[in-house]
Amino acid sequence: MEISALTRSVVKRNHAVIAPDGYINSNVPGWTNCIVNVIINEQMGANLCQTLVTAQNGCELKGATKASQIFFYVVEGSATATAGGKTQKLTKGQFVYVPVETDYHFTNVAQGTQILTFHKVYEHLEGYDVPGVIFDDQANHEGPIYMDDEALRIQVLLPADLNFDMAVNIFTYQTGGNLPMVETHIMEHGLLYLQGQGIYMLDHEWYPIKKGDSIWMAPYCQQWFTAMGKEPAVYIYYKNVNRFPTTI
Ligand code: UGY
Ligand code: MN
Repeated sequence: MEISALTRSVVKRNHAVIAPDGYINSNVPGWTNCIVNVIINEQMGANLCQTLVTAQNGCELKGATKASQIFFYVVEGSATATAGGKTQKLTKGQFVYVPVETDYHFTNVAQGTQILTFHKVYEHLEGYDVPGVIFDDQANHEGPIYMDDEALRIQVLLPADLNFDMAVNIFTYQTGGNLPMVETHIMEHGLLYLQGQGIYMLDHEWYPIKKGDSIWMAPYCQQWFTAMGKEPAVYIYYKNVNRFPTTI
């Protein structure tokens, strides 16, 4: 029996687990004929925004970045994306990085297509150029093993240069794989589960997590994960990187 007063979602001071059962739609100007779920944003205390767009018939996403860059990733389905004068069809696992002050337009978005977005205010670093538009495919990024553990693979989707102040990676855990230690770090994460399930520990609380769930981890939210079940657990995540860590 389903009980509507229960959910796995939680929103705490320095982390949140958002399961799809609690989604309420938002209208985003320029994003039409779609359901937009704003999963993480600054009103939670976060320094990033994460949304999930589900296309209906005739969906278009049209806009221009200003102070924030946007990373668009196709979770499911297909679309045609134009940004920075380039146009490309994007299908599952492909993405476009739209830097600051750039127009973008998604058309031919197949009904049911899901697009994940990560937004971050860009912090320019003196002596380094603002990045350009990048169209790419996760399949072009080999997943080297992580921390000498054959069960763990990380695909790094954006260049590691200092021009970039955000990273987006895909972390794959074979069954039985787990983070080799509890991470305690200044970097913040926004994350969407793409496949499988497992248990996440966030600040010493334990959460069952599965495909479709999202997590926000604030700076210094302690984190550990172990995969469970019979298929690899896979998540895509955002991380702020490459900038001076303090204003003091
Ligand atoms: O890159 C990371 O900090 C990553 N290992 N964290 C995580 O998966 N929770
Ligand atoms: Mn981490």
